[in-house]
Amino acid sequence: MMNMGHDVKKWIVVLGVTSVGWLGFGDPTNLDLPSEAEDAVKAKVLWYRQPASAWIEALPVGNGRLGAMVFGGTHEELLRLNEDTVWTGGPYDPHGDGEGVKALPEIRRLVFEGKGKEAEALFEKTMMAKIWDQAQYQPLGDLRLTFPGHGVVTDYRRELDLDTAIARTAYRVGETAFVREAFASPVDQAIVVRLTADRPGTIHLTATLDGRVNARRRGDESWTVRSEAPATVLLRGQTASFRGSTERLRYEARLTAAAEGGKVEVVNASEHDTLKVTAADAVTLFVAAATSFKNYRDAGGDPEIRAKNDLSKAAAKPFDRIRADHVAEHRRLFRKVELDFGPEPEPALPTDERFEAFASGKDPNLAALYFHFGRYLLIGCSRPASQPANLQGLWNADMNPAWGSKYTSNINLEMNYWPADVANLEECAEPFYAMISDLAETSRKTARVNWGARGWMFGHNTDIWRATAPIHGAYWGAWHTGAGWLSVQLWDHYLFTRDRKFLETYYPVMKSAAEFFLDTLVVHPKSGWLVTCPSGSPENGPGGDPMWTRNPDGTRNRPVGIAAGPTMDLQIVGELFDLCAQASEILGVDPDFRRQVRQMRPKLAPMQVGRLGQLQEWLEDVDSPDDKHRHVSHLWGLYPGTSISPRKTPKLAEAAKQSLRLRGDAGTGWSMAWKINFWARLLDGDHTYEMLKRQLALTTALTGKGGTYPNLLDAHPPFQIDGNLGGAAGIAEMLLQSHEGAIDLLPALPKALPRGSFRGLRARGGFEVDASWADGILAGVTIRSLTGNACRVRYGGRQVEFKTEPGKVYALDGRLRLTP
Ligand code: FUC
Repeated sequence: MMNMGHDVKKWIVVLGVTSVGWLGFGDPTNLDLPSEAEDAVKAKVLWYRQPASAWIEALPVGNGRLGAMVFGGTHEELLRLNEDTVWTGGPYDPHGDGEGVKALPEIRRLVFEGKGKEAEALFEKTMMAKIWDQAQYQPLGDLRLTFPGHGVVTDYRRELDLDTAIARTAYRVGETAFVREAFASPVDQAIVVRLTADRPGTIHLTATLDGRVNARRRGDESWTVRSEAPATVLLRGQTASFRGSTERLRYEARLTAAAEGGKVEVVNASEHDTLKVTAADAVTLFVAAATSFKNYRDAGGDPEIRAKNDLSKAAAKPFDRIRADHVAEHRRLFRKVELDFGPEPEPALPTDERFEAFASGKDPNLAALYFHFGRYLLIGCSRPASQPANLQGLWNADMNPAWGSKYTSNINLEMNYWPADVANLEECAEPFYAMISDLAETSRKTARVNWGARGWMFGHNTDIWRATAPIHGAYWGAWHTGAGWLSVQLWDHYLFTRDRKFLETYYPVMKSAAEFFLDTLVVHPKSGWLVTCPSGSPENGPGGDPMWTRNPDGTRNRPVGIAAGPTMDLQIVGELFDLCAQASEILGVDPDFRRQVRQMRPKLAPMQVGRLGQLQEWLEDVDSPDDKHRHVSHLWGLYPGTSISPRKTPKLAEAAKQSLRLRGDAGTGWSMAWKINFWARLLDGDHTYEMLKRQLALTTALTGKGGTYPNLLDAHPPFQIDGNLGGAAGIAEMLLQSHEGAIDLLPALPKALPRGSFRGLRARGGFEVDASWADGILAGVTIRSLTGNACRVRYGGRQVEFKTEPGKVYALDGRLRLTP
């Protein structure tokens, strides 16, 4: 644990400091660092008056692959390190003995006869993965810096500038001002820590690298730390084995220091070499890391080659260039979008003290900061060639992370990528699309052995090894329309970009997802509708028994989850069939396949309104009014799907609203983020904002029940990044929608946000949109046409349509009149 070595009372609050720059404080360095505190970026800084006392206060930096949580301590600084391929185990085939397909007719019969428990038992006997779990994501280790004599400091401030992607810690010890900057460079593939002081020869520190061991599970992971000339410390290890595989992943992290003035030396300890820097004017520390992961089939790489190469290249480059290249590359993505909710200066309060003002309506720009932070996180944890954002994005300090910090795909993985198009970060979704291609390969076996079907399918979980056989139990694992959902998100990317090449590349994936359902949908014996079976409505149970109950002897009763034709499935499969028909038409291929999906589409079970006025979650009207479950899967058709809408299907939209009322507004991270999007799609701005307020309520314990931690990360006890990213998408959804053949401006603008502007949000059809509003009314809009499609714009009952040319910009006033 971290020993701050200071008396909290000694922290001196700097009066006159604005929420951003160093005004009234004075830049305590003599460094010629570029000034980043330009007006345009002022709102995009998280800052604090004290070091992080826990992970939920530390600040994330990441380059997609390498990440760190920076604590900003003085006597001791801690960076908890991650590399996104550090997972347990190695490549493996998760499938069991292949008996599933033989049992399928019997499982279906049991489901249709209402014998859920028996059906689940047979499913679990025949269809599950050979191990009912998957590999888990692991921390890389810790970088710990110790600064003798820095126990008592003044003028302390730490911040994360979202516009530079640099975490900065500054304070004085006596008369000397110290500044520390940390960032993860996407250009130079290293975590860089720069230490400066305003007096020469005053920097003294030791730097250590540590691996981690699993105290709880006593895994068989192992690591060593030793040194190599010149001045390099290296951490070398192997993650724990995962029972399903015979291989284990190897990793290596390397640390070196370059000092200006003073001395850097290696201190040899019996088992743990460290770096020692004495009397330097300035120091740059570099950490590079790699693992033996090559791809999901091959963990035979050499971590040493990559780590060594990255480290020597970074360390040979002048610091100013490393920093400038890092900032430029980050800004290339980050600056594509602007958003603010009014020009008022933010309160001169540190970030962790702004929540109260936001709750009372005084600081609406905290919501803008939350939006920018969502974009910052996606840029930091998902870049071309990295792994996709897992449950914690990239940042995990726990050897036993919640849900393995894997990829849960009955909401979480998909939600991570909801902002990618609308918030103009399409590059960041590349790893997600690459993963979908992998899954479309690995899950063919699952489709074959459990369902005897063509194509690919996907349930509720995967890991870095792209395992797809059902895990955890039938209650979770029977749901299997994930490939349909992922295909809808692929198609949606095409709708945003109209990128024909992308469609050509991914059409086979979409088609193969549809083929699976062509082969596996069955006629429901009572209704005659086509349904999925066996399936489930993610992590919820029909029969008004959604909650887990305890027996008198203390054992837990699991509700039955297995079902035929849950509403979510039919919405997903319906949209999958529709998009396949359209895509095959656009590409001019597969007329027979197109005819087939079009014929099957109307035979799918329809959405139904139940006795409570709710949209039914299941085929039968069994939704309980007491069901407060966080998953609201049956509203998938409202968001991210498009089959429910107040304009096109008002009755279903009303029923969806009733379902939301029955569920209530409470929830943990991602559930509230989903509800922000639902209410925005229902065009109810005030309720959308109500949900946003709930999500942006301060939570200070890792076990909190939803809300936001002081470092703005989302509280889903403990932490999941989906809420941050889904929340950012929801904020965009209040301001711009484009899923109904038009650009809808300010469709769910709440009264609480009467003024504001945005720049660079993307709309389907290939447009980039800027808009501003005042007194709750649109002031003007600018639309850049990316592909030359005709453009339809709607606002306040008006609608205009005009032709566009690629690359041209069109300006409209608040009454939607084209202006020259
Ligand atoms: C689903 C959710 C949980 C959690 C987990 C990772 O199982 O029901 O709340 O988010 O994924």
